[in-house]
Amino acid sequence: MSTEETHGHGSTSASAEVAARVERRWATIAVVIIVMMALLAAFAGIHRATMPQPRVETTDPSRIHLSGEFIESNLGSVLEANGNVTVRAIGQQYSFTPACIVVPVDTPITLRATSADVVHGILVQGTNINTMLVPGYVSEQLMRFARTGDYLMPCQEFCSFGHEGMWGKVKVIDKTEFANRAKGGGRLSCVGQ
Ligand SMILES: [Cu+2]
Repeated sequence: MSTEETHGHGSTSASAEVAARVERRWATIAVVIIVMMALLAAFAGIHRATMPQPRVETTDPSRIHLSGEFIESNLGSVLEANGNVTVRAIGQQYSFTPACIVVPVDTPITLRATSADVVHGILVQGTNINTMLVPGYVSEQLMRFARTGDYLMPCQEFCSFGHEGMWGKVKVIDKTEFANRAKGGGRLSCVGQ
């Protein structure tokens, strides 16, 4: 009887030891994961300059085509008085307007975009430009291209059955060429070029 008790007691403490060891191991793994996530966030924020939106701007998705900043005639690229460029675009099932965004090389560019229906995303291939387009909100992103050329711009948020066909393009052109095209005023795009 007494030996059985001792035996039972001994096995309980042995399994408690195993449990404690396993728990310590998983606690260590959890801490390592948390530290890695903090380091990744620091890397993205400092090295890749990925920042959260500094402020929230709202729109009414049911009225963006009727008035305000995102009416069709105001979409596209515009050369500002200070030499910077502002690009306004919208995403809707299943295209971007404009479908081809033209910008000058080596120039500070502000992209302002929103969605007319569901959540879409803008991602510019080979850059850290990546933002969600949420209906009701304006997404603003600063960008600057070091090289001319064509960059693919797929929708990066699944937005229903036509999602895989939702592609746009960013065409980065020479500064003088852009300035010449901007002389006439209005909004520039490279749709159909
Ligand atoms: Cu989409």
